[in-house]
Amino acid sequence: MSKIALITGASSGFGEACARAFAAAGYALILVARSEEKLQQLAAELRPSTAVHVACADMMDAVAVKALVQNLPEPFRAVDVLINNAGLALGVAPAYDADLNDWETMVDTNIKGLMRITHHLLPGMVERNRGHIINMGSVAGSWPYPGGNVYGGTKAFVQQFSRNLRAELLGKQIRVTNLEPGMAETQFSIVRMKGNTEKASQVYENTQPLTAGDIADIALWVASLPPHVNINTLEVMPTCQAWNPFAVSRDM
Ligand code: 8X3
Repeated sequence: MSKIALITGASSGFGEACARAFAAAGYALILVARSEEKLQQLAAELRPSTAVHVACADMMDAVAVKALVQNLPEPFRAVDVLINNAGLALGVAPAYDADLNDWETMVDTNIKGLMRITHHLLPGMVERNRGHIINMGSVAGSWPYPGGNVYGGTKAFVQQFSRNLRAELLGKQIRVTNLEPGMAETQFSIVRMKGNTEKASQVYENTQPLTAGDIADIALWVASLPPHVNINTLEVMPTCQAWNPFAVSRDM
């Protein structure tokens, strides 16, 4: 019997790459995203080698998220690995110039969507005493930067939520990992820059960013470790990225 992985945000980027990597490793998949067309295309591509269930839902929609879990077909109900990947950044404006709707969308997706699907799936994992939750955090959850305001705040939630889950699941055979990528080239910056591809591509100019495949390989590695090994937090940056010194204003 194949293990089952449920991947949110599975239609592109890290999610799509995780779908390919976990399918190649023999997992049956539940693919979750808004776009039915993209999910069906990906499912058709992966189905010859593994079982795939497609579940369309907007992670901001509490009713849809609950329904997708309740309506999982019997062979897909016992989820082994939950990859909480759906999330986004919107805008790089400082807090005093930012669009409040962008903040709401990030909170509703990155925090509430992740929180809700975890809430719906966790009792089953506890009952089976088996499971692994891999949360897609970010370096922005640990390290502040201008323009990071609410995006970084949502990822700090994901980091601490992951740790608290670990604390509460102690004694159960359920693992929790917060995977924290740095600069990675996916649709991430195009979404963040609201479709401005020129601004988005400037983010990666003259760099070698992480790829979605890099992150998927790491997620699969984390999940493939022996059951007694839990990676709590894994921060990963491309080699061309690091931290800055503290910023100091000299003209106040
Ligand atoms: C994405 C990484 O550095 O753009 O979460 O915040 S960063």
